[in-house]
Amino acid sequence: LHIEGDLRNALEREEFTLHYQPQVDLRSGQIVGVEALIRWQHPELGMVPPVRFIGLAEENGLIVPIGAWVIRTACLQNKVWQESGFGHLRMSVNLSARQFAQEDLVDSIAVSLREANLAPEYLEIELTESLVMADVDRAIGILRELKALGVQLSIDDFGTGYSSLSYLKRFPIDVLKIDRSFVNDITIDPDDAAIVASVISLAHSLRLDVIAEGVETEEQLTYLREHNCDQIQGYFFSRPVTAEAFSVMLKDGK
Ligand code: G
Ligand code: G
Ligand code: MN
Ligand code: NA
Repeated sequence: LHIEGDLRNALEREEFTLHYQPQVDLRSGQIVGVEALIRWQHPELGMVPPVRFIGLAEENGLIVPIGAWVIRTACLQNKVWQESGFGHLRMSVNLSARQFAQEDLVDSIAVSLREANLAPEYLEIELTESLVMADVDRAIGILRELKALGVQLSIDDFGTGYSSLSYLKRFPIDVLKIDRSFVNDITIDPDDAAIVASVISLAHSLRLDVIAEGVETEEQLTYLREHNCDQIQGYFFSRPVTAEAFSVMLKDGK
């Protein structure tokens, strides 16, 4: 198998697709956001999950054009949903370190927004702690440029990386996403329950919204609601699904 060679041709062969996972507001019960997650439909291997190619694409730099395709496609899709009258969702995309290092990142995002005619507030960029902590001063500069553009910023997988609270305060972010490894055991492990409750109040003290990831059960949802978590994302509500299936969810007002 020549995964790497195939990966080089996958973009022009249009083998990538995005799946979409809803983010649900715990007060209204409405879908208010959506995370775009890439999938690779390989001609022989079938659906290749991102864990099998994102790391490789980061190493060989292909993540830069692939990531640009993700942002462009996600913006266009979000505009389609807005024009279909399905409401105004915040569309999140994952950014890799390699993309963050590109000189033209902000410009390229601006171009995608303009081409889709999408208002910037409906695009959210997900960054990990390690990505922003690698070079804090540079990161703050870029985050400020992105905020000036008008997009939303979130910290993904929060709690799994290393970031000090003083830096968290300096980053102009809007949303914290609590990593699913903490959410997983909140109903059985008192330590995880305490961590999640603390992160929620920490985030609120810093005027950030909080999304709990990987919510799979009603019990987890109940705990999160009782602790004032803002939004949830996870299999309990829906797996990541195709654009068509997501449209049906929106149409049914699920
Ligand atoms: O969709 P899920 O199955 O399996 O994603 C696995 C991992 O791949 C997650 O860490 C997710 O953030 C990452 N991932 C999914 N889509 C993208 C993408 O478009 N860009 C980047 N950089 N990572 C992605
Ligand atoms: O790293 P990031 O948070 O971007 O990755 C999101 C990943 O989490 C994707 O692989 C997505 O498929 C997965 N995911 C989303 N909801 C759940 C869930 O409820 N349980 C589990 N185990 N994985 C989930
Ligand atoms: Mn993510
Ligand atoms: Na995550």
